[in-house]
Amino acid sequence: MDSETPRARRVLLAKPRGYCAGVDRAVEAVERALDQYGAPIYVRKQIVHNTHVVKRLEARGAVFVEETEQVPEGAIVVFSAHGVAPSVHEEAAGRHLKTIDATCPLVTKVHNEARRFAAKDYDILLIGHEGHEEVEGTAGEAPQHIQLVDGFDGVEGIEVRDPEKVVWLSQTTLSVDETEETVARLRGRFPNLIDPPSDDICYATSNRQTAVKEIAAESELVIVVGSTNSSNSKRLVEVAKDYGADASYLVDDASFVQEEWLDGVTTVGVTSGASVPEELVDGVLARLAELGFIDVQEVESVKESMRFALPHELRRDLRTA
Ligand code: 2E7
Ligand code: F3S
Repeated sequence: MDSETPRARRVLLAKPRGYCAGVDRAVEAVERALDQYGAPIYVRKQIVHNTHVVKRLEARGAVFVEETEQVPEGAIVVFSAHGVAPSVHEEAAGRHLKTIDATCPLVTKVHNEARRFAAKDYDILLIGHEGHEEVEGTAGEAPQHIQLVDGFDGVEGIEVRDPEKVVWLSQTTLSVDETEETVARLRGRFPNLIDPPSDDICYATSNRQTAVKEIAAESELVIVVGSTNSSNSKRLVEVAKDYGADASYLVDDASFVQEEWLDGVTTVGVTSGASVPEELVDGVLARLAELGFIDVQEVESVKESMRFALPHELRRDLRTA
């Protein structure tokens, strides 16, 4: 191609993107509960952090509440994929609620690690974002033993009882690179810091970051589909910018895409967070096609095949129905 010929406009579509196994399971749990028991089905917090998923389930009869005290005595409540503290299970039992726990099994694994290290009287440094539901649930497993480390800045202020008995754990949806850096700084302060028995940042988070790195290097703009409260989606925007995109934006759906973002752009990267239905990505691709980005090339970085069984409470009731 000579230097006069304009380069064709194209879209690089990251793979994997969108729903992870934990989201698939949690959304299906609410749908199956609606089929099995009928509306209303109460859901504590957003089942996953996506406005469209929540609206769609509301239209089918799900009622989203912030706390179990808003659920009528004896009703059915689903706990969100992000997990809950043991105190929430206790409150639900106190109100005689029938609970369906849609906590992602990979979050349950972190809860189990927290309980195990707390039982051995370790100080646990939980790397995560303050106020995020997942962190609140995990910290609630052992509040006396867990301190939150929210990014690099949190490291200096940490004090532990015995520097020989310290372990770090993390939220599942963090930036892989930033977490490595936070751990390195923690280790600078506590050289005998123990690593988690297995990665707490989950396969879906790390695969989506690997995939966006690959397309960001070749894209001037990366559009990430996801809601503003979705931690893993927000991390994809940061990673895209760190790995070569001049700009990256988070959009809930196609209506948020602004034409001026595409001025002078020949390659647009597109990806989506773990809580995002594929139709929303399809909508963004249709909008980009209207703007002249017709050529879509999917770039697969990692193969995914993870599946989780439905929550056991549902499987039991579906069997006996
Ligand atoms: C549960 C967990 O719902 P999300 O957007 O949640 P984040 O944690 O990224 O805000 O994504 C799916 C999901 C991720 N992690 C659900 Cl623990
Ligand atoms: Fe679970 Fe990771 Fe998805 S923790 S809900 S598999 S983003």
